[in-house]
Amino acid sequence: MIYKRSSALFAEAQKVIPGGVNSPVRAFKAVGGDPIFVKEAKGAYLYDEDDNMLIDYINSWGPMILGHAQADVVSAVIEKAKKGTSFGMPTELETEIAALAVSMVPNIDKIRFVNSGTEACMSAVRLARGFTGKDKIIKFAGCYHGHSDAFLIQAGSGAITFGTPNSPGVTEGTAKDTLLARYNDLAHVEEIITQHKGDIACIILEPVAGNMGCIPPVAGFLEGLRKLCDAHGILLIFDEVMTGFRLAKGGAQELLGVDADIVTFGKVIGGGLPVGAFAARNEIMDFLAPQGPVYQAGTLSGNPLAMAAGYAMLSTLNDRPEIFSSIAEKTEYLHQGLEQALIENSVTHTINRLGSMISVHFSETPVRDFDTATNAASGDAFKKFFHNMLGQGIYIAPSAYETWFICDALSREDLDKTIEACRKASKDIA
Ligand code: KE4
Repeated sequence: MIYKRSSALFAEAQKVIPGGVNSPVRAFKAVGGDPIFVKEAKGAYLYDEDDNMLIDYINSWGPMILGHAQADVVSAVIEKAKKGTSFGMPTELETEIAALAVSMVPNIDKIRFVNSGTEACMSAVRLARGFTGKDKIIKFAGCYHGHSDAFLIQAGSGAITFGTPNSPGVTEGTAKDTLLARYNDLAHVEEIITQHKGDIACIILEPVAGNMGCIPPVAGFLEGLRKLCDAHGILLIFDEVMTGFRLAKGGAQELLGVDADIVTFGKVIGGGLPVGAFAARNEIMDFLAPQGPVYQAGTLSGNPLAMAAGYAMLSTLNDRPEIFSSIAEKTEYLHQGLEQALIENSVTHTINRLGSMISVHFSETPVRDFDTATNAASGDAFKKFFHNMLGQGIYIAPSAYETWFICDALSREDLDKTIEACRKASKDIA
């Protein structure tokens, strides 16, 4: 495949945008080469600036669960735009999408909309600190909750990719209040709680990690966190920016049967427009301004176009819950095919999967936390795999620290083409 125009556009972009991109992981730094510039997308397919058609397994990093340019979402945004694009005043649609989200997700009475997953997680932690009166938080190495200072302490996603787990610009003062635990290691969490007894406001985690590749929780991990939080007066925050409205109507809480105290959302909830949200039971959410003392605000929060896209997306998922099992089945089919192709070519690998989240790791040991994910990502195998798949028209995340996202627009033929491409790519790695 030829990427001449993308490369030319990238050269231009780098003159006026830092690194030529508006989010680092798009820059292909982890895999080398120039990023692909997309012109348009429809269903499961991307059409790039060199007129290549690519099967998309990134789906805008999760939002495009129904596929790109889904008719209901597009028409909702077009119709809404004709009536104005932003008011900075309450609108009925915000109440409608809030009520719909509350009806779909267990354990929440109220939800506050913001403009990104970062804002949602940042606000959720501030709310937890305000509600409990405590300062410290526990996060997990390799989990990514957006780029606010408190989280850039061995974050996942792009932060890991660049090997800068503690970003410059994050002060010692901030870092001291973020305690780092190993994912899937309950004993380590208990040890940290004992060391900081009475000082911890919340534990925040991705209930299914998607920023170290896909890493499901081991049996008992989430349940154990729930028990520790109950025993020590700590709030449990599920960062469901990826898993929310993807793993099930009620996200990971529903699928895995563990209750969080605060849940954050992004990606799918906005239908591809900039939306984040955080939600909890009344006694916690009523601590938020203007009702309570914890301040949080946003000019474009609840923006009518974003709410229209999100409402169309959530309504579709609410009306057609079979979509969740459909994308999970597609992901299982893909898993089996990829596994067979890699085994046929004696490629050392492990594949992690849960629901419609899946990732391929070139590692002989199971990938269950930051360290094992990092070991698996070392070496050139992933880079070779990525570029070989791209050359065959399969667009997976340009980093070993990301999960693939399966959308409902993928056909069996698309999946078979992906499996065949993997069979060819694995010859290159073996
Ligand atoms: P945003 O601020 O990017 O909307 O959301 C931050 C965030 C929070 N929590 C989780 C679990 C997330 O995965 C994310 C963002 N995900 C990355 C992809 N791994 C976004 C891609 C990017 O940074 O460009």
